[in-house]
Amino acid sequence: MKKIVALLVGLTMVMGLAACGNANTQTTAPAANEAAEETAAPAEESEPEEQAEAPAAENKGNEKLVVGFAQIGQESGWRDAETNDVQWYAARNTDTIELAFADAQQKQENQIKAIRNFIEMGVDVIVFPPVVETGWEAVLTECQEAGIPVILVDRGIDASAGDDLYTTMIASDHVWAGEQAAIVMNDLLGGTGKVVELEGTVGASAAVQRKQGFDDYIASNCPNIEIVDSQTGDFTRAMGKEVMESFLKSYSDIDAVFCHNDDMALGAIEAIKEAGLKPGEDIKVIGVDGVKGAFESMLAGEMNCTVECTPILAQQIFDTAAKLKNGETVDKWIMSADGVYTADQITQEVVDGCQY
Ligand code: GYE
Repeated sequence: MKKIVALLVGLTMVMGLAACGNANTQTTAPAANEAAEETAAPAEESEPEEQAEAPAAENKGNEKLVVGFAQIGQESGWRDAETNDVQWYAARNTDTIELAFADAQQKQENQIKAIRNFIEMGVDVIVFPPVVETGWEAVLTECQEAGIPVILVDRGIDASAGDDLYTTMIASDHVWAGEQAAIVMNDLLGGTGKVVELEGTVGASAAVQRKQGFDDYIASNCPNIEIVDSQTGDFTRAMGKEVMESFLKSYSDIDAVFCHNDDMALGAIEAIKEAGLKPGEDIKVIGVDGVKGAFESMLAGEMNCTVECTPILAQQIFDTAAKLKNGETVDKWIMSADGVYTADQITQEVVDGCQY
């Protein structure tokens, strides 16, 4: 099981370089965050797939920065962009970095197995996006006991577990994203309408917090907007489509859909079209992430808005990991600066500038 295989990456990883938003300076992001799927079916009961540049079981005396990354899987275009960026960066810095990469195929137990392997290998730093918020106490305690710092990326863990269980988190502010989506929703609907919500993976911080930001804003500020239903679409395009189909069967008067990621929004758009309605007009569509497919869809007038959540985190991840290896302290939350993009801002040039 402990396959430590050759280094992974190909030149195709260049794709993951620049955020759509970041690449387009002419796009005025109305609200920059101050502080700053194609579904690949996961295999059943599978072991995490591991790839690494062969760090020895004992990493003592290795001058390179050895990082173990336990990726969630391949549920969305966003996830692929993050993976590509991390692998691309490591491949270009092989003189200083060794990356051990595992794909947990959407399963928490696989992420935990991969983390335990990294502990056994004696990596310098462990990095992972927790697929769900809860259930990490045991393995994070093992990391602590082994003296290995942990960087959470793009999702967090349940605060009640105590934030001393990890060293730092590099991630967007998902509550903020939900609020931004609600602000745009209110504008699009002129303050009145019926909304359905497609949630991300049950128990994932990115889903829990986007929902919290969106629902709380609507409840406090939009008395005539009703969220008539809210179901998980597991962050995948296929489930986004399926759940939207069932919403369309249950409710004849949906004015808008808020999707916790763009992949689900693209699936919902397919369902809306198949129901003979016009996405972007008859039913407004808002997503989160800022993947190229969302920008194309906005240009085609089928999607109204995406709230950016950058997956381009590799440089921050490896810089932070290097600091931790040197014993430096870093902020507890290294927050990404994201923007909000509405359809009226999108031109062909903007779409062409998207790299993921
Ligand atoms: O929005 C979604 C992905 O955790 C921020 O996970 C990430 C989310 C992202 O599958 O598309």
